[in-house]
Amino acid sequence: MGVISKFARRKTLIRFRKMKLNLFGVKGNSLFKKTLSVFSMMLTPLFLMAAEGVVAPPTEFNPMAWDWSSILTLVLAILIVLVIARAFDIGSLTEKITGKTIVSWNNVNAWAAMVFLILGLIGVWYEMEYHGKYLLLGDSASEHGITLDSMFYWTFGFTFFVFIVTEILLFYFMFKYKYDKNRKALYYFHNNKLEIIWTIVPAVVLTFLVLRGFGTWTKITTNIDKNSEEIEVFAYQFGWKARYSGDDKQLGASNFNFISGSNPLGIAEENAVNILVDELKVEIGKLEAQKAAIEDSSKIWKMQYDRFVSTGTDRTYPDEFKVLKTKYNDLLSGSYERQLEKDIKRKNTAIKRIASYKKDKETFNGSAKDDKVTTEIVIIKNKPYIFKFRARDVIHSAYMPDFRAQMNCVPGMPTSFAFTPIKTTAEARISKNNPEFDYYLFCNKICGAAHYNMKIKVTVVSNEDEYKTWLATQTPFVAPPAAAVPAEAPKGDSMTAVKTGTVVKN
Ligand SMILES: [Cu+2]
Repeated sequence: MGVISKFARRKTLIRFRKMKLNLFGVKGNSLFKKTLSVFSMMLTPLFLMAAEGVVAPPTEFNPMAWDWSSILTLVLAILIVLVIARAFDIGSLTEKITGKTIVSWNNVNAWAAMVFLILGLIGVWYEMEYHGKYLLLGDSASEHGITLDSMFYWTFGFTFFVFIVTEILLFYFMFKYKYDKNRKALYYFHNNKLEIIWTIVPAVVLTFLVLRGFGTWTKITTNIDKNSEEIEVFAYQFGWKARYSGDDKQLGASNFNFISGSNPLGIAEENAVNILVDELKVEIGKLEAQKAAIEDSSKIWKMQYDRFVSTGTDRTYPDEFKVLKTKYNDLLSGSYERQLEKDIKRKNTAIKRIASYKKDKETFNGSAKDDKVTTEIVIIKNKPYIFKFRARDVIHSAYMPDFRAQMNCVPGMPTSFAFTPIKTTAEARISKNNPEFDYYLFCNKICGAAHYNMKIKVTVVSNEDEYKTWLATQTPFVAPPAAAVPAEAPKGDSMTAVKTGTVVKN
């Protein structure tokens, strides 16, 4: 007996000695390496940011300029974490050796669960109290939106209730049924009643939610008032245009082949289409002149090329020289001429295609003449509308949060959304206590660089007169003369940047 206890004490001593030597779990050099690797891991995001130009890269090695207080705080924090980890290790080793319990982890975990539950519930209350208003969109400005909102609240109410109850049970049970060596766990294999309850209850709730959603969606998409006024909403990179039908209450036909600088929506209006054809002819004329002058161009470019080389300007202006060289080489290889021919052919095809469309009396029935293309949307309260969406280039999505409406706008696939506004802009300004407030239609599909700025104002007026006053200020769609086509587009609006005729594709 005495020999064994002596042996055990010896073993204990050796263990403690080992531990002392190995206080940080790493020895000498490797401690340094570990600290360094932790550091470099923490600094990686900084380096990445520096690489992307978010943070200016350090210009020179200057430790004096470093934020030493932050660095030291960081080092201290790492050391404290290491020391705490080692302290726990020592504690558990001591427990193993002495057989005495120093820390009752079961109790710690049980109380930690309660603390977590209480802090979590306080957090939920805090979020609802202070950020809850951002969760909601405010009063709906459309008729169907009221039903949608009620659906949202029902779903939110159910899930919120279930969330709170399950969280409380989860953490409270962790606390209540913590390990107790005097208590044996109950072996509970199966209970039909429980199974039935937790299957039926969610099934009933989900059926209620889904059926209501299905019914509401059907009502929104099929119950469309026959007297609804149609407004075309046209999406392009990066903006929106609206089209009103004018006195004939009929939107004219449109076709992407008719799109030009002066007719961005490609409306089938004879005047505009004739202008496009004229513009195409002028362009063809220019291209043909270029083709005829190939021999002269060749001489001129050769002369310029030689002058560059002889005066040494090719080295002082390498970029300009490169452009000239490419141009000249293209001319020599014949690809310059082939490109001209291709462009001429494409434009001729466009003219032919337009001519064949022009024969269609259905398309050119004159209803486009009084159409008005506008840069904002004005609608009347309590009047049913159908927004007809078209897209020119890529998929966009018309999103009107205040009206609880969203619809994809797909090139070549017209879509629509019917709704009735029930709150004027003026009323919304009062209820939101914000005199600057306006409704907007946003793009909700990431469609390119200026997507974030793609929106159009929607104004809801209270009566027909206000609407008519506004509409009277909008000019009817009559294509302006070709000279009025802007050569350079304003930034962020590529619609007007399209050179006449170039959009017409084969
Ligand atoms: Cu878009």
